[in-house]
Amino acid sequence: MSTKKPTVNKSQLAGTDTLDRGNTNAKLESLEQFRSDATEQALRTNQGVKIADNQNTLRAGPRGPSLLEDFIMREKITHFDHERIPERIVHARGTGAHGYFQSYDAHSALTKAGFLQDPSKKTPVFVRFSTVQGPRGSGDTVRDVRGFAVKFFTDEGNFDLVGNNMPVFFIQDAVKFPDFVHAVKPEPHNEIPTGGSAHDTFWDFVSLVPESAHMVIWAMSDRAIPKSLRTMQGFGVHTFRMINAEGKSSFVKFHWRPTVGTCSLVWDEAQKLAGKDTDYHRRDLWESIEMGDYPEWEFGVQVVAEEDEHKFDFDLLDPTKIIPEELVPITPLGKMVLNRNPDNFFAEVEQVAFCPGHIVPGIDFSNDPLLQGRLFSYTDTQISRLGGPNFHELPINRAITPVHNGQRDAMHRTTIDKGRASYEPNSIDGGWPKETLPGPEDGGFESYPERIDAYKIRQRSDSFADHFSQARLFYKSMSAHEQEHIIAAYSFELGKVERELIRARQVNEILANIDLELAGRVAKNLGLPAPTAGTVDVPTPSLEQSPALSQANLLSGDIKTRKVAVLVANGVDGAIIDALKKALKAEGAHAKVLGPTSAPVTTADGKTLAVDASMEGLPSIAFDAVFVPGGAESIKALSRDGVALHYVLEAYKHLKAIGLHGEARQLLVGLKLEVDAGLIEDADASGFSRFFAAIAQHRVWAREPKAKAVPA
Ligand code: HDE
Repeated sequence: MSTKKPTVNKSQLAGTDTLDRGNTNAKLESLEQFRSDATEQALRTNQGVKIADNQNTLRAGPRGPSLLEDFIMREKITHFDHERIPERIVHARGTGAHGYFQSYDAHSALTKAGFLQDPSKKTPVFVRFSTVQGPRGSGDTVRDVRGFAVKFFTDEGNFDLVGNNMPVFFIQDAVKFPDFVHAVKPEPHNEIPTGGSAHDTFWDFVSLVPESAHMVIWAMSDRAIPKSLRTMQGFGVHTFRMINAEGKSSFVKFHWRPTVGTCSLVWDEAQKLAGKDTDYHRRDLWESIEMGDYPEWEFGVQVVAEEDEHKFDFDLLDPTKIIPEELVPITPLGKMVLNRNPDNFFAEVEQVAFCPGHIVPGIDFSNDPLLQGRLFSYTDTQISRLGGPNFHELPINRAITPVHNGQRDAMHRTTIDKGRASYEPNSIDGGWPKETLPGPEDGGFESYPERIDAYKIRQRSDSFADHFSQARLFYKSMSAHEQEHIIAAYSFELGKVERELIRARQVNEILANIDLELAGRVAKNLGLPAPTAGTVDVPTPSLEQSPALSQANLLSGDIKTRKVAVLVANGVDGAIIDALKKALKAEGAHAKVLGPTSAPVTTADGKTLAVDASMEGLPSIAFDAVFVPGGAESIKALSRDGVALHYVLEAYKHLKAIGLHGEARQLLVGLKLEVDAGLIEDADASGFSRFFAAIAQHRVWAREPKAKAVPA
């Protein structure tokens, strides 16, 4: 009788990697080995038994039936069969990273929260970014709201700030959330569309629910197609409270501002990326952290004194309203830096469980009816998603403080509680664990003792009734190109709506109340008559414009972490590439050299130049700018290469900076392109500054009307 020998041997147990990793560089390999916790470990069953053969099921003879007694095979397959857990109902597609939060100062006048007191202290955080509509495998760059959820592991317990990249929300009352989500999710009969809102049920709902108008215009703006997760603002959305040690409460709105600036993709680019690189945002986050370009945000609050609660022309409790920064500026509190990628996506990003109800002393809720509903929903959803009420014991969710209470048992309990008293008060275990008093010394949580004297009713406050003035404020605050993008987005999305009655309702009953010119332009694109008046009286807001809302005012002014594609072929001028790389590095930016294939090219002076990828492998949509170095032979080859020509045209169409050097300017003739503020034809070593200045502008907006005619 012959049995096939197992293929694993002793030398492999010592950590030798037998996988063919192709071109993977040495740095990555060493990283993988560093991260593995199985190095020099034998393969074992879950019961700890060493496995001698992981290739063959136990059978009756080499050609015979498999035997039920093969506990090794059964254990492995059973576990595999149950590997998937339910994805999140919303925000299913996401990615995350670890980092820290550091306070700038002691903010004791505002709050007693410990993590905001000591500037020398680093509080660990875990952040999960997400889209809302699409399932787990959906595209990163679809038009959607982005989740921005931060778990602070503070010395006083976990604080979860579960926000979005837009400062308002679609609805005012939590009871409408299932309706809204059912409307935006793929339609029930055919599960289309994945990852977007351009369909009948979404527009049906929002056109019937005017309180959504403000959030929908944000979702139709460039904010819904962020350039990267690192270039998004984050917002806590609801009004919260901060309480200081004297018990004084202030209302606050939470803000995250990225230090690299806030900017977006253009629509054509976002759509192409969704196909060419579904993982574009998660890859960018991952690679930035691996490269040491640690994403950073400033954390700040808008503070409103308790006595000023009613001084605005909107209600602080209404989550469809912002407090314009021109009325209440942001007070910076500290910074957050993301500097470590997860080791295991499932264990960390998938199993992390956020809840707006996770707060610490010094922070409290407001009566925003959306927030109040969320306080219930998140824990409830984790019970089915993570299989029971013990999800706080999963490593990624565990508080860094000790946790002792009388809660016991239930599915997946991992703590081995000792002692006999799982109740309080007790005398058997000496009375432990005991309550702590509120106050700085003991630190027990105390809710803000807000006085409530009211009827128990189902009624929305009159102060929540204006749905349009802030949507108008948003539109009026946009730059000209941002307004054009909003018109284009409404036209695109409503163009996908099959029922004319829904299109017309959105135009006449929503857009006409926001802005007649906006409504008219969208109506024209849909072939509908332009409305001549709105349907409601919209109050005049105290502010006509809020410049802080326009991304045109939110750039960083530098080119840190920006990526430049360098297009090369045989005969390229190698010296200018070295000079460019050096200059980019000095500015904290990066270059990748792309050839016709992934094979190295030969420079004009006969040297071998390694390329990072082929032009097809890393298309222009993956970069912020394109540089074409001179070299007669190289330019001759590139001008005959459709992929290279398309590369430059596409970058032009997406309004990116293009630097041409030496003979590369000849490309302009064939491509019929004209020099502009971002298309620089003498980008030699002395002219990099103009090229870099164009990159810092993020896009050449003045080119946009012209670029529309470019067939890329
Ligand atoms: Fe959520 N939301 N939400 N949401 N939400 C969830 O919780 C819910 C709302 C937000 O990366 C769910 O663990 C209700 C506003 C983020 O894990 C669920 C209401 C804001 C994430 C849930 C809202 C958010 C979620 C699904 C209306 C911005 C992803 C899975 C009252 C301030 C967190 C889960 C992560 C996830 C309920 C409205 C942000 C079902 C009932 C407003 C970033 O519990």
